[in-house]
Amino acid sequence: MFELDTKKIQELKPHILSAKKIVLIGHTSPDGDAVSSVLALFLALKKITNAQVYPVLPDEIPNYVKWFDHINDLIIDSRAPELLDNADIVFCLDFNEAKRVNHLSENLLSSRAIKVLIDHHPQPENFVDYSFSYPTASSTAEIVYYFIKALDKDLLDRTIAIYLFSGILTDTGVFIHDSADSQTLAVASDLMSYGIDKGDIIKKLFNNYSENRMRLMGYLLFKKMKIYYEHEVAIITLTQGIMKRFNFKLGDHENIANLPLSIQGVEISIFVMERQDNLKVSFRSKGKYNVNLIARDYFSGGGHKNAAGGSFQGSIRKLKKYIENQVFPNLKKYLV
Ligand SMILES: [Mn+2]
Repeated sequence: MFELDTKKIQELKPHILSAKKIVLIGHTSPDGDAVSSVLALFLALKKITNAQVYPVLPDEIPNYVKWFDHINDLIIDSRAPELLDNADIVFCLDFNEAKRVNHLSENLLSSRAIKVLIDHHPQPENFVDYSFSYPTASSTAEIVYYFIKALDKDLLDRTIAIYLFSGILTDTGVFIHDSADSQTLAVASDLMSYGIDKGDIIKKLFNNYSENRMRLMGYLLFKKMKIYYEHEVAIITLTQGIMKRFNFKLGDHENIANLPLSIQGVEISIFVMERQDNLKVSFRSKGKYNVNLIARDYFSGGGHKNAAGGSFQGSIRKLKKYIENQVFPNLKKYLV
């Protein structure tokens, strides 16, 4: 549960109303929450200001949100640095440190704009003027919902509701994760009152796999999942070779990290993906262990208590040795 600081919003509101250029930016490799939050706030701000409002993302959006009506309004190209440089206000959505916008981080930090953070990742870096950081919120979309309502109670409409609902669904695994509390469900309930079609949204977000993606999942579960029952850990590894074989597309790995958590006796799922220059390591927890801290301590990453990520330099074999020799002996330290 969290309560939005509405006094701070009233302080910020005159700046929003008088701004000429407003940039909204989400994190690199944007997920459903980042895309939804950027687009929802984009539509809301356009209703109350005459400012130019620019929804920006550092790189390509995943397939499962490509059905959003305003997806072509997103700016994902070389215009972004200049927009950041010249903005009066920049909203930072769904990330907690400047480096999460990748190649745009220097422009973000050096911009003369008033910077506003709206986010739910723990331990935010202090690089903004106004911070709406609520780590207990299920999603940034849930905070944006309150933010929009506080700006003006009549701003929310059906399209904004569809985006916010999508952000909440994707960040909570359709309300499964612990972060989806009674407040989240109350927000979802209010969003439904705007006439959105819940079944249609779920179908478009989740039941849209390509055949290749489905077969890739089956292959990884059958051939590439190692379970260490003595440590309650499962590790799935995805190499470039396998990606090629299954004609891997951006976003195809989404949700695979969660799958081993359905196994009795598995408390932590580790999903490893081979990239050009390193290994991407994703963590999921059922709640018994804090994987945010494991990602921070061993993989120079972070995230949430039950979902986090980081990276590793070296081969998959080296990574497994590292986990077995360094992480497993210390696992008890991360019991919640
Ligand atoms: Mn999020």
